Amino acid sequence: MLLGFTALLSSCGNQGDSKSSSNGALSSNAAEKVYVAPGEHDEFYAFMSGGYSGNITVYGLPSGRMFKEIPVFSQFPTSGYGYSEETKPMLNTSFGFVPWDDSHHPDISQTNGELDGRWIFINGNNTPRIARVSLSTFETEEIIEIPNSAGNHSSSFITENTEYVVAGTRFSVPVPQRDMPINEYKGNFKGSLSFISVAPDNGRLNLEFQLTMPGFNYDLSHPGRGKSHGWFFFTTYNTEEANSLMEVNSSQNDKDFIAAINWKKVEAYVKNGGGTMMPAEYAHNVYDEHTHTATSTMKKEVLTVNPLDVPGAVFFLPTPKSPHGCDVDPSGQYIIGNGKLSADLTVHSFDKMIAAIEGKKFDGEAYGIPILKFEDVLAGVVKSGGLGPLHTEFDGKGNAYTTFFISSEVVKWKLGTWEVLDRQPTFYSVGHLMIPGGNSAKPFGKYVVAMNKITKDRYLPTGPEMEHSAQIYDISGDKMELIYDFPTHGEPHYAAGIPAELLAPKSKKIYRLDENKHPYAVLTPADARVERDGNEVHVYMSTIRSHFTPDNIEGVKVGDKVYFHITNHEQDFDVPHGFAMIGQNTSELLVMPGQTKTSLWEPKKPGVWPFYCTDFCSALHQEMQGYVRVSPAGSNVPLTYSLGE
Ligand code: RUQ
Ligand code: CUA
Repeated sequence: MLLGFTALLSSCGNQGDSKSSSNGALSSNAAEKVYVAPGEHDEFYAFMSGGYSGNITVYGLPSGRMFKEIPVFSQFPTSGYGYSEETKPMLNTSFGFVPWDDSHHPDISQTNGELDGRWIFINGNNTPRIARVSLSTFETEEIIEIPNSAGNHSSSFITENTEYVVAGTRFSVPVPQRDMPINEYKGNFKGSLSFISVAPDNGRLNLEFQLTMPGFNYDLSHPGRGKSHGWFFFTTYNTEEANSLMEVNSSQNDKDFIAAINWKKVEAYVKNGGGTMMPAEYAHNVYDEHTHTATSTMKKEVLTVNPLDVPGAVFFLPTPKSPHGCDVDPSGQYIIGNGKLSADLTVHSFDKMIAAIEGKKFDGEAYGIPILKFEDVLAGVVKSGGLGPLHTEFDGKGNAYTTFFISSEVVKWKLGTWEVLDRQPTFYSVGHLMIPGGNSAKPFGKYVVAMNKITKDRYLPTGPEMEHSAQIYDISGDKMELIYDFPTHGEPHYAAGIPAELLAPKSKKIYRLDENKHPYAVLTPADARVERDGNEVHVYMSTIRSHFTPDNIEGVKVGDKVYFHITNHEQDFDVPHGFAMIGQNTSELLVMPGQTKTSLWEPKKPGVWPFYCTDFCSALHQEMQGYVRVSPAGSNVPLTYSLGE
């Protein structure tokens, strides 16, 4: 009976069988490998994209413990991100306030091809955006919208010195957008590949140029590195340029392409005045750590480049068959394209590609872009025997690991000989996988984390909706060993891992009060006050264990807009205070030591209304509360405020 039940729960192809055998193989030794004793720290951070949560979650490896959710594209009531007056501008776009997105591919900044731990970037898929998150504050510092783009999926990958973060369009669209019949897509829609520069000192983003490519779907991308530094590779599908019943119509061609872009050439062309400035509207939002405030600027134009105007910069490498992942090995020699509908993996050789380009060995062209001959650029084929290959990561020891969605497995194979060395089942339907640094010149090949799309029986059921599931394999030996699985929040697509020792020492503990430049900050409780400006009431409030200054306010009227500007005067690590007001149409705020945040309240009814601290900050946290007296509109109760009177 028990067997039957298990089979029922995991009735997903052959997954049921592999599951029982593998679970039986787990030894106490596996437990030791993931056990991080109380009070001890993990060896790696893992930053997982949240998918439809729009955010990033931070986990420890190997323990699988979740440390934090970093709000990026989604309002986050837990901290007040996107609800506080200071952070609302972060979610501004050319479509107005967009409080959500679908985040897929985090990538950590690099220097000389190695992780440097300054920032992590992530894409917003739905309303195309790229975000930069500080890895000292773990806060989103900047979001730039990408015009002329849609389904911003082949993003956000960075070049080996973080010169650019790259964003490619998954859906081609009319450029510029206009009213036209959908069935005139073919030949008329365009695919924009955007190159956004990253300022080396402060990380500021600037959309430098957009390559206006043929109207294919640009699915994933990776930078060249080492010898191929200066190039960027994008998988394409729908080279058929179909616009309906895509599952059939975009799977007609035996081969689609990997687009190879010599971005250094395009950069030089642009620096010499090349390209066409075109009108475009896109938001650029920047958070300032000293004013604790974001500003949003609407940009008005973008530099576009027609690939045909930069000879020698763009080529197509034929790749079977609707490829998804596009991965480059640590040496920069091999470019791997995983055809979703193919059983084999295609590996292209960078050297062969260069030789073919120099020998002008073309096999026709697409919209004027030269197509190289498949055989001329092919380094090898991995005959894996798996089904539905998606993504590949590298361990830095000459091995590659590829996920197979349909056959639910990770396959380890050897670069250069293309032989399959090992395969392990995943539970179930794996998408991306991640080795810390596995997308850099220097991977830390100790663990691989598989991120699965389906959970089913891995955990106690939680109704129809289950969190997704990730699995950790020890890859330090010849064979992969499954050592742990853990639930992940949202839908992690890609993830980025980094040794803890590269980040932990730089992690910020407090914001210094004496560096607080917020225009509404109160730097001492003596400056706390309440001011009226027409129907706006500004409360300059301070907090310290365990009171607000002031905590009694009178003279507020129905119809007022009350701004509580709350400065946390603590200068101690991990002592936030919260703020919440009854009936407020926004979330609570969590204010970190030394920080100022603003909460808007529009009182609707006369009465005496309490507010309180939402974070259990001290033994007298429950005493951390106050009252606002609200009088009817037009009343003449004078504005007063006090503490301890
Ligand atoms: S995806 S499971 Cu990166 Cu959005 Cu491949
Ligand atoms: Cu401050 Cu609770």
